[in-house]
Amino acid sequence: MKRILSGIKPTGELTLGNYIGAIKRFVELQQSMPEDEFYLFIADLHAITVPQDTTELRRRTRDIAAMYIAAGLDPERTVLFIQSEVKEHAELGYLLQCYTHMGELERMTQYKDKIKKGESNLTSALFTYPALMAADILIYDADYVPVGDDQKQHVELTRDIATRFNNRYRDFFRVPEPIIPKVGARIMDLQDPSKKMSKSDDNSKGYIALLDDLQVIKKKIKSAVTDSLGIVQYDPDNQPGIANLLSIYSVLSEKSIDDIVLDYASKGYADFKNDLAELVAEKIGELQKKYNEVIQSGTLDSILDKGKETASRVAYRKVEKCKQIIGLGRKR
Ligand code: ATP
Ligand code: LTN
Repeated sequence: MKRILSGIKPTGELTLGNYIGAIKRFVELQQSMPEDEFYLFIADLHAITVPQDTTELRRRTRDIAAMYIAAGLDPERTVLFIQSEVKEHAELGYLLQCYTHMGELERMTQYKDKIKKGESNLTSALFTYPALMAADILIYDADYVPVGDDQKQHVELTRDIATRFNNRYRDFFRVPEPIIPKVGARIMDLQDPSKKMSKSDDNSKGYIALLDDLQVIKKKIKSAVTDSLGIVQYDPDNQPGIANLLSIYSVLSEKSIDDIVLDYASKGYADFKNDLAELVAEKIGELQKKYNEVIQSGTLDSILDKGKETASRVAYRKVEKCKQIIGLGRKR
């Protein structure tokens, strides 16, 4: 039996990028692996590496859990929990910092990008965050970690940290593998297709939030930046906007990009965008309906309580053993 684990930060409104790159993917994996175990958590400790509004943080934490269930996650087969409710994450996060090199953290793109943007008052937790992410994964002996393209580097660092620890002491941490989707691993900003669609973006036209009004969603798709070539084809270098829309179309319609390109061979961008706008609104509309049902059902808290209990049990054992191996405390 394999264990599949992923996490998502409650930092902003969930976007179509999160849905395609992470949520939908996770649900599909669960459906295609009926024998395996799934762990999913809301990474609120990661969220506070940058300032968060207290009320919003709490609301989003619940929203994300509800959205996963709305997207088809089976709560019976998932240990669904909130990261900060399982104390061992922070504990192992600290321990693993002691096996992570400064140079490794300095090479992380997410951190480098923030430095490049010249942001001031960055927190030290933002810098050490990949060690906490390694703890999130290693604490449960996860085999696979489905994530979007931007997180691949962090999973690779996790592998290095685990291997370093195992070589120093003994074979203790399972070395995980990332699972990156072939299409949709990186949905781009609708207004600037050179950067990824991000929920913490200032320009809301660039992203589609899963709880956006459906008319607003259609408008955002129709006003997505494209190019002047006028041919619907997949050429990310020269037509990044269209390539991005094709990826979205492909994932949501479950058709191949080649088939979609054929369908639009003699049509222009307007037809393509109109159809895509309808498709996105239809899919997100279904999701919103289910999301409201989950919120109204009042079952979320009991699911999260159960998740917390199971995760805590597993995590406690792993971290106690880890401390013993290192030589911390009095127990052998
Ligand atoms: P931010 O945009 O604030 O940096 P984020 O959305 O990247 O945050 P998370 O919410 O933790 O960060 O991401 C959850 C998952 O969604 C990750 O697996 C991430 O790779 C994936 N993801 C995020 N944005 C995209 C995107 N534009 N395309 C595909 N996958 C994405
Ligand atoms: N760092 C990730 C969220 C995250 C995660 C994890 C994903 C935190 N811990 C463990 C997979 C496994 C992000 O920013 N998207």
